[in-house]
Formats: sequence, C-alpha cells, structure tokens
Amino acid sequence: MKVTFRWFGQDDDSVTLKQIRQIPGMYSVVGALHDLPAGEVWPLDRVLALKKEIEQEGMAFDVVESVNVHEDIKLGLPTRDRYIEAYQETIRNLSEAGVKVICYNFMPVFDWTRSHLAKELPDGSTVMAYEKAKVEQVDTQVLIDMMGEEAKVFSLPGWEPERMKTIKRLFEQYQNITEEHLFENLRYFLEKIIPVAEEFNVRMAIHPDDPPWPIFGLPRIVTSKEQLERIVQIVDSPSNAITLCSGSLGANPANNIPEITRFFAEKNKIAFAHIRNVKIEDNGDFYESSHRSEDGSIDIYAVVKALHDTGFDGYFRPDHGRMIWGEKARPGYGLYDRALGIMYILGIWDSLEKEKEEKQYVSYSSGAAK
Ligand SMILES: [Mn+2]
Repeated sequence: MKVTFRWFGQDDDSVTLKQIRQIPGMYSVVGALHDLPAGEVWPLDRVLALKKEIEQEGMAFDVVESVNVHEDIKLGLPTRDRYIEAYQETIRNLSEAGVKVICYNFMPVFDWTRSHLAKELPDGSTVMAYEKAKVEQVDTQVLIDMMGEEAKVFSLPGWEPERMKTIKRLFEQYQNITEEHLFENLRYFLEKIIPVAEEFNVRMAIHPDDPPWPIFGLPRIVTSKEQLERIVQIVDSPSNAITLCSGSLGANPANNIPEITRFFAEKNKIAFAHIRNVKIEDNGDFYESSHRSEDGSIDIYAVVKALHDTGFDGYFRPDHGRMIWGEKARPGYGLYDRALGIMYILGIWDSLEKEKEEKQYVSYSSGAAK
C-alpha cells in the first residue's frame, strides 16, 4: 500500500511539500493543475513542471486528482466529443509524465457538498458537516454563497467561483436528464477513454458521489456497490477502476464499507483508496470525524484489514481531516489531522503485517519440526 497526500500547489495550499515529505511512509503527492477548467488539455510542459517540483522534494507524482469531466460530457451534448478528445490528450500527457492513476468523478454540477465547513466539536476541533435539512431546504444560491464565504482564502476544489456563475443554466440543462441518461453518458465517455488509458498504462479511478444520494434534484449514479459494479463492467479493463472513498460511500449507512472494500479489492478494481471516517447521526446528518474507528460510524480498522487481506498494493490517501491545533488551512485539507490519519492507518497496516509474519514463522517452524 503506497501512502499519498493531496496537495493543491504552492500558491494554493497552506501545506508545503517539505512538510508532506516528513509524514512517515510518504510516497507520492496527489496533484493537479487546478487552474485549468474542465475540458481543457493539460499541457505536457506544465504537467512535467509539477512533476519536477514534487520530485525535487523526494516524492513521486503517481496520482492525479482530479481531471474534471466537462458538463457537456455528463449531459451528453453533441459538443462532448471535442471535450473527450481533450481528455484523451490529457491522459496521454499524464502518462508521459509517469502518472499511473487518474481520479475523476461523474457528479452533475456539484462536486462534494457540505452544509458546514467548520462545525465545532466539543473538543474545539472543527469539521466539515452535512445537515440534510439545511441542504434540502436551502435555496441553492444561498448554499453556494455560504460555501464561498466559508471557503474564504482558498477556492474549494469543485466549487470554483467561475463554475458557480453558470450554475442556473446547468440546472435547466439537467432538468430532463435521468439517472439512466447519466449512466449512458458515462458509458459513452468510458468507451472512448478507457482504451486510451489502457494503451498508456493509466488506471482511471472513478470517485463515488459525495454525499451518496441525489441532491438539489440532480441525478447521481455512483452511490453504492451495485452502481460501482455496473460501472466497472461497462468496459472490461484494468484501466477501468474505482477510487474507494470510505467517507463518501460511508455517509449512507446502507453501504457496508469493509464489505464493499473487500469486494472490489478482490477483483483488483481499487486503484486508489481515500480512507476517512464519518460520524452519522440518528437523523442521517453526518460530520467528518477523526480517522479512528471509535470516533466515527465506519470501522476503519476493518476497511484497512480488507485491503491488507486482499494484498492491496495500490495508492491510498487520508481524505479530509478535522481542523485541529489552531491550524488555518483549506477546509478538510489541513496538515495535522490528515497526518494523524496516516499514522492510524499505517499503525493498523503494520500490525496486520507483523501478525502475518508471525503466523508464517509459526507455520514454517511447525512445518520444519515434522
Ligand atoms: Mn474522497
């Protein structure tokens, strides 16, 4: 299992590469060209410059998150073909730079959504949270304004201001798009890009919808084990894989995350794992707790064990973290709690490794004694 850490670039992240490198076990930075709008080719020279910047600090640049999918592709508009061509070109350029995994999502209009970016817990830490009533009742524009306000210094990934301006028009365009339409549009997209990804030795890793249910009346199709299974079957290729995000899928208690993890890991379909916990309240609201199993509703130990048992050798990163120790950072993306998350996950992983070694030793010695 390779440890990675998301980084937004030196102009747009409070965390530095030098800090990231000091997290035990760190292997690769998860980067992106965040200033490029969806649909544009990522120029090779800029990708190589980012790679160089990361490698100079002693880490690899194996994973990209995200290459965003243009709305015209999700809407299935005739203009989608040129955006798909641009996407194919970006895959080629990233492969040229040695990138192995590209995380992407297929959520209409919005990326991940929360009602609070800094809800205070009794211990004084702040967390991102989702109150169903607030999201369901609030006027979309009010929520957008609030997200913009709370994001303050940093623009949130997926919530860029330019994108928000076109939102009303997008809502109209999605009015007649059902889940089945959206799935067909995903199929069209994957049938065009997976062969390119396979040829260039890149694994495409679709990220589940966050939260894993329809919001604002928009369709969502990456919310459960069944839907993920259907997606990886669209094109049968090692390049058609998933990002197992425990916190996104896990916000719905009907999703059994350790079981889903084991299911897809056994099929070698998890190219990238986002490991984080969420605490689900009785009414379905949730907040992003610490990674520790006891602190949230997901058994992170069981998730890591599922990966370990199946011989997972892909990439993982801690996902969002709490804001602790007075840190000022992009919501969810502080240094401290994500580093704690890595240590928790590595602690579980290392214990399982030791246990396995001991078992092998015992069976070897008993075998030798015969
Ligand atoms: Mn995630």
